[in-house]
Amino acid sequence: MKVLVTGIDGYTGWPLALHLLARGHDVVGIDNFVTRRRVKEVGADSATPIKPFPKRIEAVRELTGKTIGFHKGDLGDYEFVDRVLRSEKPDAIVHLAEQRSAPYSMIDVHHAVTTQVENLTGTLHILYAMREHTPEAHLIKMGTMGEYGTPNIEIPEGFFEIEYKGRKDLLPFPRQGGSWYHWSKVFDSGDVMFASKIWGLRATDVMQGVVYGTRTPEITDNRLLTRFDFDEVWGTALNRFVVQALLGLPITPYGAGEQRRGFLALEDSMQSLRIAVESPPPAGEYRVWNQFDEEYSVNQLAEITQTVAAEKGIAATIEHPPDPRHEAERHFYHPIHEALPALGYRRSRELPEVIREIFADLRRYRRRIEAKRHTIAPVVRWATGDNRSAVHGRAPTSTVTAPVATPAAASPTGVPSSE
Ligand code: USQ
Repeated sequence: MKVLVTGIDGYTGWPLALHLLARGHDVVGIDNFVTRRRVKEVGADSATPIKPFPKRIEAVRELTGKTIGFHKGDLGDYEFVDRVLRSEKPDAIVHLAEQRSAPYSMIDVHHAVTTQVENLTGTLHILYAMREHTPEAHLIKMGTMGEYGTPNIEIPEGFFEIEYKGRKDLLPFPRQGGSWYHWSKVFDSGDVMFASKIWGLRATDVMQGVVYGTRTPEITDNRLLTRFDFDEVWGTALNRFVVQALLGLPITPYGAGEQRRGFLALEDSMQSLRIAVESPPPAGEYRVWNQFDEEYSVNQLAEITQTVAAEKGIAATIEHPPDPRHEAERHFYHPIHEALPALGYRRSRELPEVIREIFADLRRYRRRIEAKRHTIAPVVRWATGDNRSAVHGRAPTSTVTAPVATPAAASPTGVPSSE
């Protein structure tokens, strides 16, 4: 199949491209490199030294003999999206190109608006261009388990049967996002569902849990490394915990630490997305999959990280800073995840094994991580309307007052020389 991956330069986009290529698919990517710029905006950097994009695809060509097609551009520019879909005519589109950080969306009004405008606009542009040029294609849209929040009942895969005042219906399960970012995904879900209904598009809306890990089996060379963020804005819980242990900083489950989430390893995220690509739904079907491996509380993850650290001779400590977010710190959590296992999904490795691998990989980049240790402590607070000075105060350059602008201009096929 020919698969278009939007956000191909990102943490999951890049390993997905490698995974799909290895499985014999043709891969074309889109990116505007905004994540690279926004990580710098908050003074942070990837722990792994990732190559400029042209070097990445050059390395793939050299190592595998395969070519990745690429269009540099912005999904906010409809002419660009229209041109790419018209010329490429993909069989499947995996849409990962969205602002993906909850804390980033909570910095201030500009970051909230940027997150929601960009995420919703990009998705709508893809939906319209699909209708125009590839109505038979399958859209795999990256959503998040965080769309559901933490209700006191089981979470189904997207829809549930409800009886109310004597009548029954199958309805979308209520959504309760926990940040402006999570709400952007909720609104996207509604748009994808509606487009499937009115235009007969086929779509899989993936409610993905928190992803962890440094590598996948296809990352066989340093030039193929994917990014790995660990600062408070772009880093996610378990990845941050390993970095904290490595640097001798306390591991930080926020608040009571009994917040539970679904987690999955990077390689299993790839496995799941590939299964979605290879098993499209019929035309007009909008389906929702809960995509995670297992639920853990952040306290459990902190303890498992501490145990693995001890094996490596590191005496990691655990501390509970006040939770900077507005979230339940103790709650019931039981999401269903049956669709993927029914299609053959199996967990690749046990959690401690993956944590050992993260430690081993990160040890090589200790100096890079040390240089950014000041970006680890949480300063973005959900209750504060303007966190700009706190987060930008630690950026290396002068204070940034608004999100780094996304260039609207797109070069249709050009691979940039400097990204
Ligand atoms: N947390 C800690 N300590 C930390 C960092 C996080 O206790 O140092 C807690 C948070 O308070 C939260 C949980 O860990 O309860 C998860 O936070 P996170 O930063 O790992 O993940 P989150 O902000 O929810 O977002 C991440 C990705 C996002 C994806 C989402 C899946 O950035 O793109 O959609 O995970 S989910 O969490 O299922 O919504």
